[in-house]
Amino acid sequence: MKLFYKPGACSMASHIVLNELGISFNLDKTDTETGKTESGGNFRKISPNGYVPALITDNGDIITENPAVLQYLADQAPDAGLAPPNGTLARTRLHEALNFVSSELHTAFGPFFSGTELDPDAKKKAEAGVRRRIDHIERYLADGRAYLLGDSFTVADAYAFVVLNWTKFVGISLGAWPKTQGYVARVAARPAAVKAMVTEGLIEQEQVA
Ligand SMILES: N[C@@H](CCC(=O)N[C@@H](CS)C(=O)NCC(=O)O)C(=O)O
Repeated sequence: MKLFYKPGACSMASHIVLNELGISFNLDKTDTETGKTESGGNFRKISPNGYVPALITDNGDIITENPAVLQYLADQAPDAGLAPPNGTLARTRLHEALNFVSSELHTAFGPFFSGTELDPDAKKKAEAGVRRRIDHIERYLADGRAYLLGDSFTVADAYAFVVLNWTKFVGISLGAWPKTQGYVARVAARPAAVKAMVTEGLIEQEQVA
């Protein structure tokens, strides 16, 4: 399998999941602006929308869109438990969480990464949008559960973690959401997340305690 990624972007969720599963994969760093990949490929031929993640499976199929890529990966090793079995209410809860992260939390960060400097009003509005979605993550965790769906880590946690980690880059402190802050630290400490962050250059190996 090959994952097309951009350091620290949402594609890091799939990178974390590949590490969690311990299956063999290659990475191809992608410049979404030029459409070139590190290995010299034309990314727009692989994924005409031009954004990461994109996954080429061992059969040569191309999968895009975070919720689809993440669930495809989880389903390659069902015993790892990164997605509940299809047809169960628990799987519907996973869809619910993945769709929330994708269409609400992730999308709320869009204005910060639009490439245009936000004026104070636009920044305030964008921050309020992010804060409202983090409130919902805090509600998920209100009963003391370790992860979004309960006490087991799932692909939704990989995705939520990557997106919540962007608060650092946009100047929003997670201090106002203690459960979310603890959750982000918990996922960040997982060896699979540490390995992905080191590989993508987000943290130095020496920073790993
Ligand atoms: N709907 C897409 C969104 C993916 C997305 O927003 N990717 C960003 C990185 S987090 C990207 O590649 N942006 C560059 C671009 O849009 O050109 C998905 O869920 O996979």
